[in-house]
Amino acid sequence: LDLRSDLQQALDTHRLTLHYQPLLEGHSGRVVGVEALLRWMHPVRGPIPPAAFIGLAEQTGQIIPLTAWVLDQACRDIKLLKARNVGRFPVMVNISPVFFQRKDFVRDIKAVLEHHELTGDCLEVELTEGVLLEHTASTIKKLNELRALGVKASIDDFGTGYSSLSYLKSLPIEKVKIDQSFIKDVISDQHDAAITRAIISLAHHLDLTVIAEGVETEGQYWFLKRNLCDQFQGFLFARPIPLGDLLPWLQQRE
Ligand code: G
Ligand code: G
Ligand code: MN
Ligand code: NA
Repeated sequence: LDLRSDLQQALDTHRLTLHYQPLLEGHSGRVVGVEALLRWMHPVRGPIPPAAFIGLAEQTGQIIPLTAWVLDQACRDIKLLKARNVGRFPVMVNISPVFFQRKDFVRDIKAVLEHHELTGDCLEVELTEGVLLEHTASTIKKLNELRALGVKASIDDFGTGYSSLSYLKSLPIEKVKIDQSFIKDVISDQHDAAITRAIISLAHHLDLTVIAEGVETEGQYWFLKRNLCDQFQGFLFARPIPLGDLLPWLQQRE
């Protein structure tokens, strides 16, 4: 099976779609963003999860047109939500280190926003710790340029990378997303609870917004709320859903 040529075909023939998972603010229950998540429906193999093809796409370079497609589709979709008057939040796109490290990264972001006549606050980028550990002048420059465009950056899967935290204070980022693996047993595991509290506290001392991912139960939610986590994402509130389902979901909450 040649996943590489299948992926190319999927890109060419629109077999890729985006699902969206809402993020909610603690106290108000207000929707503060939606994360765009890639879905690939293979004609023979059925749905293929991103974890099974992102790595390959990074190796083959297909991650470049793939991410360009995601950014373009995300902008189209947020524009549609705005037109229906339910899009008062940004769409958050996962950005592979391979895409981020190109010199044209900021230019691409700027171009897609301009193409869709959107302002920078309509889009946010999720980066992994790996990107930020490349603590180079060019990383800082790109993040500053993004910020100048109004595009916020978050660190995804926070806590799973290296333990060096110094980059948190020196890089222009606005949010951290606590990795799901800490939330899973946060009620029953003393260590996960301690790590989660520590991340929230650290982030707040650095004026960063903290998001918990993978919130599945009321118990997890109340633990996080009690410990002053700012925003929540997980099956308890909403699964990743196609735009066609997101629209009525949002309208129902108005
Ligand atoms: O949606 P799901 O839980 O299957 O996602 C699994 C992983 O794939 C997550 O780590 C997520 O960040 C990643 N992923 C989903 N969509 C995209 C995308 O558009 N670009 C990149 N680079 N990663 C994505
Ligand atoms: O690495 P990243 O944070 O981008 O991955 C997001 C992935 O997490 C998505 O694929 C999404 O389907 C998954 N996800 C979102 N909410 C939950 C949840 O509450 N429980 C579990 N198990 N997975 C979730
Ligand atoms: Mn993510
Ligand atoms: Na994550």
